[in-house]
Amino acid sequence: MAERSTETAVEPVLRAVRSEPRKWNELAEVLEKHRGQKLLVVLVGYPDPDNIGSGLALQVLARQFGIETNLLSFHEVSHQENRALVKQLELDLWLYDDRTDLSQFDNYALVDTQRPDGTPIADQLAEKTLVAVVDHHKRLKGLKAEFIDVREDAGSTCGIFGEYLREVFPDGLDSADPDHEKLATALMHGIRSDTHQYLEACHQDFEASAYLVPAVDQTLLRKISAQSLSPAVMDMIQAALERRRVYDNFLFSDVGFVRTENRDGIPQAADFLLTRAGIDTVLVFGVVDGRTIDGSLRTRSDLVNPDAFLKKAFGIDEEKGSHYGGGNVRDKGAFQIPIGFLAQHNDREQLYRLACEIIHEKFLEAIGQES
Ligand SMILES: [Mn+2]
Repeated sequence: MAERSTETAVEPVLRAVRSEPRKWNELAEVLEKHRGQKLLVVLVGYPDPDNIGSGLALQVLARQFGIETNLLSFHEVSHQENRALVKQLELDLWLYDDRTDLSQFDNYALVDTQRPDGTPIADQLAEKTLVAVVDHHKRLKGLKAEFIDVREDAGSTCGIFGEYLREVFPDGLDSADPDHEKLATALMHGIRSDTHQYLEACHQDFEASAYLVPAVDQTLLRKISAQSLSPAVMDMIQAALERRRVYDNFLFSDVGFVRTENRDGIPQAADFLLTRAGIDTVLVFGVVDGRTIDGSLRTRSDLVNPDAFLKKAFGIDEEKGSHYGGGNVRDKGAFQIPIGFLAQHNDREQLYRLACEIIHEKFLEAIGQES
């Protein structure tokens, strides 16, 4: 009789856990190659705790190699919690405008995303070296960078950075060093926020948290995560509640016209509606600054893959050659559709109704219902 393997089911998992720190060595080699150069860290989309924390971590890690970094964002920080994060930690986010000169950078990196799509600097970046991509969304085909670490099963990108930091500072971050304390607090907030307070966390999120916790400013963390809702966001949630339409366990709603600074009320409204019993998938959208239709999908269904759902529902933006929407495979996704030429229309209400009808129709198609 052939000898039976004594390997238990958990051993391959443990092996995987143990081998992952090698990724840091790979990143360190790449950073070493760029020693003394400048690096642009591009925060695509709206700044959120996971991309801000990750950018900050990359900044600290790059500094070990004499690499100076700038964190570039394209939107004013919108969500009240994120505003508190930036303000309380005195974070230095560089906000893009037409005069932003990027010629001093030969290199750039992406965190919590894999492509600079939709940013006004996509053309300029094409001439620069993509040094690193660290992300936990679905891995894009044809992704090319000097260093790539995309873990689709990770709950947060901050958790992945926690793992790198553990390699660089094996004795822990130094709570007496204000930069370390800032970083630990930002990463902890990023992990908590991207994993629904650990409900969706995986081993590296927990391991990173355990590693970070001694250096976290708990009072500050509590302050950052306990920001009250702004009146505008509360109104958006109310609008979403009033306009909701329920199809079996799907809920569809919209929040009307929204100003850019309140845009983060859209995912917050979706999060709130998902708490309704009997619902497992929610889609909420609004028209932001009269220029784009922005929406958020939230799900706890085992059957809905947000990334596939949004790509199928809204298809491809021919101009940019990428999908209008996307997300992770588990619980969330987002889309943005430019209104373009139609935005010049004088009758805002009519324009809104039109947008609403189109999104509604696409949604019904995607869930297999006829309008
Ligand atoms: Mn994330």
